[in-house]
Amino acid sequence: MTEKTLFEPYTLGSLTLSNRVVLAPLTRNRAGAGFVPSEFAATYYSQRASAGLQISEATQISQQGQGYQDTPGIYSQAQIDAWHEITDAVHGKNGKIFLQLWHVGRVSHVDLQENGAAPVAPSAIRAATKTFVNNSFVDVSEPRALALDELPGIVNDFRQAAANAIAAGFDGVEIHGANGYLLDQFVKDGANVRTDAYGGSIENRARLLLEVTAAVVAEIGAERTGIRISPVSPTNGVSSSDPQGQFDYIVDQLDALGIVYLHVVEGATGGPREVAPFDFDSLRRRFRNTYIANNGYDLDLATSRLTEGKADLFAFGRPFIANPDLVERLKTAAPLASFDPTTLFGGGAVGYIDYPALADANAL
Ligand code: 8OZ
Repeated sequence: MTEKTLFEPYTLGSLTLSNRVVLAPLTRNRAGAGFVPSEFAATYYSQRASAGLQISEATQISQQGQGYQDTPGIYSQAQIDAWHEITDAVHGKNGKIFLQLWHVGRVSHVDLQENGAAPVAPSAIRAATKTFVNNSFVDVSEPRALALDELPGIVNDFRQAAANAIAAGFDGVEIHGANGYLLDQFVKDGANVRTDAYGGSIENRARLLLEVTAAVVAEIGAERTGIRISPVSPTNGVSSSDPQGQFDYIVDQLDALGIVYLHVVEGATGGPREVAPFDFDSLRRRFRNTYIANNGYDLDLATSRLTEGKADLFAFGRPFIANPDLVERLKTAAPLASFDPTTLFGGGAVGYIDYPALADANAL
């Protein structure tokens, strides 16, 4: 088989990406007052604009959707204006960028919620996970189950956030359907014991995720709508009794909506790729548009998967933190720098925009 390369242009909907390397969404907890993206974020994203596509850090669609301190939002005019400076900086370097739309559901804390309210969830089941709030890691709060008549409001918050993202100059949005946050909580029966139209069967548990996707598509178009899922990841305490049947169904429905990409965390997010028997190729076969593969990829694995036709684009997360020019380093087999774990979450410019590109490092 002739080996394919990641370093050629790729057509994603109406966009031409300069290569098949994607910046995965990375939470960095540096937002300022009013949950406006960091003053350093335009520099951070423009430093990484040589990625074929960048996906922004997870960005809450409402205050209720926030679960960690200092993460940015996309529901106020000040947030939209700040994001616009970032998209302008990225486009100025010929990069492309999607915004990741986020509602954390039960992975939150009363101190982050309006008037100290309980976080919301499909069911009143506390997640076995921690969040970062008031500068320390603490257990998430006990959630309350969302009433049936509150769900249209959540769908509407996603729809409005998608419109806001386009107003902020993003090329599209990625719906965060992964990692044990609200939409994944509805999908997975370890977190969802509802007995109404949003719980029980595979179809019912997929309903909110699919309604959100349909609403975003209706608002901004399928060509600008992607989604991220993590079928077998136990992140944030979720579990599913039939992930294959569940996600085969979901991907069939997503394909019918015609969205531009499916972004799949293969395995445990940020952990082992093999955690449970699961046929990711089945998702690939069910989805006609772009398949973005993520989790533990290096250049060799990505190149062989591309050559085998198993994925179109490859999302790299942690390697991008200390290697803003990751594309160039992969292309030239240059060594990769490692990041400082103490500056991952929170802080300012240090450990954020001060990792040099290879050319600059050599000039030091
Ligand atoms: C790490 C820390 C906080 C949030 C995810 C948005 O896992 C996250 C996240 C990751 O998708």
